[in-house]
Amino acid sequence: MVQSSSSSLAEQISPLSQRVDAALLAYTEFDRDCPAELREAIRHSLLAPGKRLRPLLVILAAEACGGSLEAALPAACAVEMIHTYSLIHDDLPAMDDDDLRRGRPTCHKAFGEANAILAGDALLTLAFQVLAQDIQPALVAARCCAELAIAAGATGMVGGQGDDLHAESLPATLDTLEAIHRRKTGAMILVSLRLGGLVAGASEEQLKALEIYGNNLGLAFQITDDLLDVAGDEQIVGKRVGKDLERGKLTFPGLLGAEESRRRAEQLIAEACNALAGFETRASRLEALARYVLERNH
Ligand code: GRG
Repeated sequence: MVQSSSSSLAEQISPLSQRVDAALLAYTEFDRDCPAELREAIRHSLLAPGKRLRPLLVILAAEACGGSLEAALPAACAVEMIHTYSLIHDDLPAMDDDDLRRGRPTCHKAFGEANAILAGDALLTLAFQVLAQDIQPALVAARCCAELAIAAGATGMVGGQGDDLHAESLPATLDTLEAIHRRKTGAMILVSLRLGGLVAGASEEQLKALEIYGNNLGLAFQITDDLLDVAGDEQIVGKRVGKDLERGKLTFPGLLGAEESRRRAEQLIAEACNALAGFETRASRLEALARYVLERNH
């Protein structure tokens, strides 16, 4: 759940996060054909205390476009399922090899590598089942499936992860870094907003405004993630910090310095908020969420 120095945002957001958590729990009831250990591995990671940023973006984008929470919930759950699968696989020994995630042992540490791989696989497929079954009308469901598949796939999140794993063979420039994160982190943030707009019947103009907001927010989110890896508190962040420097990774503070990175993140958030002007007060929680991304400590 999002926590913020602005308690009013936390108070406004907390009921939404709780609705998402309840829906995620319901979606992972499964019948007896799902092995008990697999179900526990899925729930261990999915129901762990993440910030639920992507589901909140779905819900608040729908709100900005005049849509309801109920209509947005399936898409909110689907993006969280894809995000959680990516975290489980990212933590595996073959990738980042991490022990701690969301303040808990990583999935493979708690359930073994094979179960962690399967838990990720199951979440990836469940996301599309949820969209196909629970979004109405079917045409919107199909569009959501296609957009989420593109954002999460080989030219989106998976592609960005692939380049990030081999970044040492790419030029160490800001363009390289932004291109990696536009796909690895940004694509899922952007599609969360688009799905929220689509389920609310947004106009092309509204989708364009959400896209500008999302592109700026996505990059700012990655910069703050890099800054937390440099200066965050492991207990609060809920994962190991200092990894990027240790592994010689290409990062924003590494290329620009911490102060310039922070300045850039502030500028991006200001641009994100400017893009919301046409929504007037219906986007006020979306605006507050952008400011939270700048202030976050985990
Ligand atoms: C393995 C296919 C595959 C992709 C992995 C998301 C990702 C791609 C890797 C995670 C590693 C990482 C630190 C990425 C940078 C930013 C990021 C996505 C952080 C995690 O997201 P948060 O902070 O996490 O929203 P919570 O736990 O709050 O949901």
